[in-house]
Amino acid sequence: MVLKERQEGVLILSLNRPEKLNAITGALLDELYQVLKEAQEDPGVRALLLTGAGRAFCAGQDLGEFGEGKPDYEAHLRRYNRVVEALAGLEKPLVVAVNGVAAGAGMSLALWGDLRLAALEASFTPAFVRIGLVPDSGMSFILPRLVGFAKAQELLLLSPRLSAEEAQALGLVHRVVPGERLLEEALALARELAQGPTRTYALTKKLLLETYRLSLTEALALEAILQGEAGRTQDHEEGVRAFREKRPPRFVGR
Ligand code: LHQ
Repeated sequence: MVLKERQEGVLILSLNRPEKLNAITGALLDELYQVLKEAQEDPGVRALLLTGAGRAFCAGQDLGEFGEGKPDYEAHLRRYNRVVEALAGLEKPLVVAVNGVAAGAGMSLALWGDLRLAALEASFTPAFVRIGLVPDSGMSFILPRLVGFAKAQELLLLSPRLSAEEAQALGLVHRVVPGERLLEEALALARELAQGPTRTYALTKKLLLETYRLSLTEALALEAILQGEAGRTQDHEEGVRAFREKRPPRFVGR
């Protein structure tokens, strides 16, 4: 259900239930969680790329999974939440290549990417409210941070289907490229990141994630702590040395 391919320091993950628009099941979530955990622990993986197989990125929760009756979504969401925590806490850059529609929790997965590319034919829809559900998989947290509170209100209450270009105008995606070039561009970006100071990226991600929770004084203190850590990396030393020697740096991710 999750295809894995390694290209140098980049781990490419493809959600792979194309006949169901890569809709998410509990089994897919558990597999994704394991893969993310392994990637986190593998020093050879310096960047990740997440995309979808077939014409969709991900249609969100598989609406066929629970059948009739009243499902226990609270319990099911625990399986989602550990995946979201793994994505948000991933100490490596995550490039997301949105190849087609991203709906509901599928849109949430896309938004957890650090750099988000979309094919021209991709689209985004929160979808939750259309089936009488509240936003989940971290959507209520990440969406207002990306687009602002007012736009998040509109998107979550009305659930329009946004084109890739509309999503880019809102800041949901960083770049829009023709579909046939999407993977190539996303991979080039992931490769570039994989050769960067990946420990520093992890610390930068942590600072950004913490920022809305902290007072200015606390944010400054955290910056100082993490700068202390970054300052002790081999990559910082190499970066400064390369600058002085007027040559490109060779970063190793520690
Ligand atoms: C699907 C799905 C799908 C199954 C299309 N499931 N089959 C978390 C935890 C707990 C509870 C529940 O929720 C959550 C989080 C969530 O993600 S809630 C939101 C769940 N997702 C949706 O509500 C999206 C439903 N799908 C759609 O709105 C459309 O299908 C989208 C906008 C994704 C794509 O539209 P189209 O490109 O026009 O394709 P389509 O609608 O024709 O779909 C193609 C096929 O895929 C179709 O099956 P069929 O047998 O008729 O060809 C759909 O039924 C199936 N499919 N989404 N989530």
